[in-house]
Amino acid sequence: MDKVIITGIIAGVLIAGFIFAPFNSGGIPGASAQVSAQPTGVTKKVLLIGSEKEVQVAPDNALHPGGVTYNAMVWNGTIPGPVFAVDQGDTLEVTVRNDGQVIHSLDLHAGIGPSNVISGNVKPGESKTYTLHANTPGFFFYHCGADGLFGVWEHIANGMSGGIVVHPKIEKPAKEFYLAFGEIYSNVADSSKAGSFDLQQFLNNNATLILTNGMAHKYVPSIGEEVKVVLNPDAQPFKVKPGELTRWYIVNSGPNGDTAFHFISGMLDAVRDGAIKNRYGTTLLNDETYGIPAGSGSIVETTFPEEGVYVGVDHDMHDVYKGGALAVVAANNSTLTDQPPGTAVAPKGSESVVASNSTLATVQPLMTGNQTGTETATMMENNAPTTMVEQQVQNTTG
Ligand SMILES: [Cu+2]
Repeated sequence: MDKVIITGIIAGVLIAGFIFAPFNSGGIPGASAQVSAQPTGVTKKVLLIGSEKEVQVAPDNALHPGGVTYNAMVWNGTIPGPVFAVDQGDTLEVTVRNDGQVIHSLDLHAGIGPSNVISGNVKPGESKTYTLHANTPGFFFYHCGADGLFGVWEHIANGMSGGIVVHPKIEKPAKEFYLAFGEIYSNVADSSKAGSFDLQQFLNNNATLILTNGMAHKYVPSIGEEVKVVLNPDAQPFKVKPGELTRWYIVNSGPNGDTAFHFISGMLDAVRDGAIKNRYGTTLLNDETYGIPAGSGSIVETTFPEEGVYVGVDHDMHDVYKGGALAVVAANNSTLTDQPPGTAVAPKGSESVVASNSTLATVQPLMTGNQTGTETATMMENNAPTTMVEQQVQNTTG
């Protein structure tokens, strides 16, 4: 290359660096704390067990009489796999055990470099342990990588994914929730028998269902006022206190489509999604809808100012029809620990990688610190909707 051109390029880079320096993270007080990777000296442990399992993916409702079941692939027994959380700088010892019939493997997006990220193939009956240095704060996707990526599309579509939180050095206290969107491509869309992965539907981007934490319409009791359609009589809405800061760890497992995340009657105040703009590591958004691509986790912060029902949706409307929505009830009697089962996140500074009030069955095989036994699942007051507002959610989900 011509010397003059090279000199010009170097000069251009230097000038650009000079001009943009104040806008880079390093130029903003506190922001560097978000990216510095000082080890905490703390090692935590997580056990992820891969297997194949028939699960219910749609409730018995007017859209799916009798419900829909599916021959899934799962981490720790459920779609999605459990959310686990560490603090920035922690070391995470990850054990992948294969209790299934086919090869599984783990890909943790929270790391950099194959030794941090990829377990490698774990054959049926075997297990592998590797170490993640959780230096980058954020919320990240994890998923099965199948047999050296061959079939990775099917293992993700079958449910083998979840999210890992790396709490940053500086973080405002908030009520936190785990929310996973994902698609099911099934060769059976009714209750006649359990469906299986349909490659043609997958290649045509024609998802059978959109799941929120493993089930279509999981958190939506009904829709419509004049014509009321009951979608899930067992739905447990998310509960928040009016005005409190809430933080939503939202992962879009895909494997194909985006999630256009929106709260009806709400505004998304801030996101943490790679870009680092202020001392809390968040970017002010003050916007209506935020796009989360397939294979990605995002952190959304918002407050719900008044009592009432708010509805989170994937605003792609065919995704709402297929199940991608959730009711949020703002009520003054909400507590910090009344998240629906499996949606609580271990807060910053926790010894455990899972929340103490998590009620997912998947909590049991997770090991933390020196614990090797099972944790006792603690039932919180999730199951008893009692307020006027909770009654209101029965009618107001549109
Ligand atoms: Cu797998």
